[in-house]
Amino acid sequence: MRCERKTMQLYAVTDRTWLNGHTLYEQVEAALEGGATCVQLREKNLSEEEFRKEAIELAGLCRQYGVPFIINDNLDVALKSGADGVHVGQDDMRADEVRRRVGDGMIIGVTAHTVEEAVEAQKRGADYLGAGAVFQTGTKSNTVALPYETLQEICASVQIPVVAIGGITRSNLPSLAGSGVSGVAVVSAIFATKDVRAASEELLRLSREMTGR
Ligand code: TZP
Ligand code: MG
Repeated sequence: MRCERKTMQLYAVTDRTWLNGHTLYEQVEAALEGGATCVQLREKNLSEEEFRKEAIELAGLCRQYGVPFIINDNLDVALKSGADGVHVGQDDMRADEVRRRVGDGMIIGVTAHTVEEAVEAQKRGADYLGAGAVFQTGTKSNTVALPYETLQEICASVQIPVVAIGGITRSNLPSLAGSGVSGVAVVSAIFATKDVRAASEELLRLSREMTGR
């Protein structure tokens, strides 16, 4: 599956902190029904075995919706689960090493906090960039706030799509307009809500308005 600009419109990143009695599968399905255009399995507290099982199930689900399914960090699980791609941070494997292992068919996403990191990741074969944290977030510790101007510079410095992440809510999403991002990646504003489907619908609408697409 290819990564296009519209793939980044509403990128739902999982977190089982807020399952509210539902399974992750049900939560992701609700996000897909609401219009999520990409899904990432990002689970920091699962065993390798559980992570792989979850990945296989969600890969099948996302395929039914025709939505790319990305695995955070774990190349082995990405390759064995039938996922469409893998996302790596600056402390993980470099994009060109990932490319060597996964081949041309897989989407590779890289986190970038600076123009240098962005340009480097593109050069090494990244298909999209995640840039953030654009707002304060409690979901990930030790995030550094990325000023709007830096986000703009990052977007202007590369040809591949850039998705903003970190603390994005329906109230602050519109303020990303004009930055050049192709969309938003969201954890809590989707998965920490009671109605995951409605939250996704609303965020998709706002993200389209923000990018003018
Ligand atoms: N990377 C930078 S911020 C973040 C990640 C994974 C967490 C975003 O979560 P939320 O709940 O959308 O702020
Ligand atoms: Mg990582």
